[in-house]
Amino acid sequence: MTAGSADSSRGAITFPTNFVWGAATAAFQIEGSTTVDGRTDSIWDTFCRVPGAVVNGDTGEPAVDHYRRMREDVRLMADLGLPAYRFSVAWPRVRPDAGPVNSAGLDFYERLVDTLLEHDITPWVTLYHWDLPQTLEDQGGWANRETAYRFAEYAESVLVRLGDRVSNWTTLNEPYCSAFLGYGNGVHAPGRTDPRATVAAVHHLLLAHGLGLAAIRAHAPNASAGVTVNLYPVRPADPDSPEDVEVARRVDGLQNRIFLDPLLRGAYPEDVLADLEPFGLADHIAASDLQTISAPLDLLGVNYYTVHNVTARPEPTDRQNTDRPSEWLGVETIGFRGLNRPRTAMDWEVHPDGLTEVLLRLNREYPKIPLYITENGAAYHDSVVDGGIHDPDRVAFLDGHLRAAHAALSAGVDLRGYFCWSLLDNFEWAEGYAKRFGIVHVDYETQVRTPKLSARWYSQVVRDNGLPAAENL
Ligand code: IFM
Repeated sequence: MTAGSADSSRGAITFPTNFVWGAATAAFQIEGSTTVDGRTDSIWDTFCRVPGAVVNGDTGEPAVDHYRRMREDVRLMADLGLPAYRFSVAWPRVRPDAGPVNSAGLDFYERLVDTLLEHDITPWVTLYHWDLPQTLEDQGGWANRETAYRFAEYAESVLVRLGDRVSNWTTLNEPYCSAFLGYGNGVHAPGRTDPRATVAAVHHLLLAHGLGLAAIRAHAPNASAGVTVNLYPVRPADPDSPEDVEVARRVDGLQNRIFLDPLLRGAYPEDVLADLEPFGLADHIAASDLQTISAPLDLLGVNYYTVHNVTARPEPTDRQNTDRPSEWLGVETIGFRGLNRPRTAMDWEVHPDGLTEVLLRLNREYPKIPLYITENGAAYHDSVVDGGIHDPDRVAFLDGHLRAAHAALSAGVDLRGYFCWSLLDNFEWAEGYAKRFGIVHVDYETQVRTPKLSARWYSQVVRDNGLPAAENL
């Protein structure tokens, strides 16, 4: 594969022919209609009912009402000229437990896929984007090995229905968040704070991936299949401090390598196994699990947002370790230190260079595999100017990250596509509707969709298969 034109980081750039361009969403974040057509509760429906769990008490109802406005949303994508759309299937609509398949739930996704195909938009389906059926959580959730087998059965139901029409599949989205935010610090559903359950969840999510992949292979043998992980460069704040270097090793282990190594090398990293020994990771690994987990992939999805700059000696201005309990990290304290870069509305620092770093690392340290950026984007406080939604910060964010992706391509990385997060403003998990990631604005009162400046800009990027020189922005 050639990298198209490899100009300077600010000059005009062109992506390779056949580069996949798209936008992404996830079921619970957009669909609404949480009680119709046989859908049952997910852990997020339950979590939203917990006072204080989600900003403003927001829920998945009506979200952006996509379940009922699906055709309008697909037309919108077609108007923007988006060639691909990444969405997730809601497990609790399809097969909430070991019982029968809910055909009405699958009907929705069949309509969605067919509508996309009618508009020449390629569907990219994610089987699990965090909405575990509550019935399964009641039986232990991801801490229970049985959940992986239930996932395989659910995956098979989806594949039987859609396998003839969908040729791009990913099993899980960001298993890090499912395990560590859901079972570790409790900021995401199901809101548990149990390190032993967390490491069990890591392994069972990976096992679910492997079993789900087998279902894809069985029912869509010609499809392209993989999994999406969220990766961060993890840097020691002071590279000369052995304590900071050690903290960076541990954080990198739990954030990145605990998923990448089993998936791509067939083994957990020795240092991570040792770090997690008190919490029993090894106890969950049955004989053929790692073989199942490391079955060959056609692609790896990479979600990228920011970097972690970590220190063992936090100062008062450092973000403290609220979301990565130091208990697991085996260190007294850990802080996340800012690097004086602009921040998004999520308070995440903007580091396009980190995307190049992540892609180069994959290329260098892991077996070669086609890579797709399955999410990248930013929340900002958009302003209305002359009736339009003016989001120049988001345009600059996307521009910078696309240039960073192109730099990796130019260095020989097999990067095949890019999906912007997100198509629409939506339910940003514990942040509710307060944070807007969409390139299309949604008025939550009226559900009116308005493409932002960034949507028009992205549409042009897709049409040109590249970017103009930065000064022409
Ligand atoms: O909204 C989320 C998405 O569901 C998973 N990746 C990160 C996004 C922004 O936080």
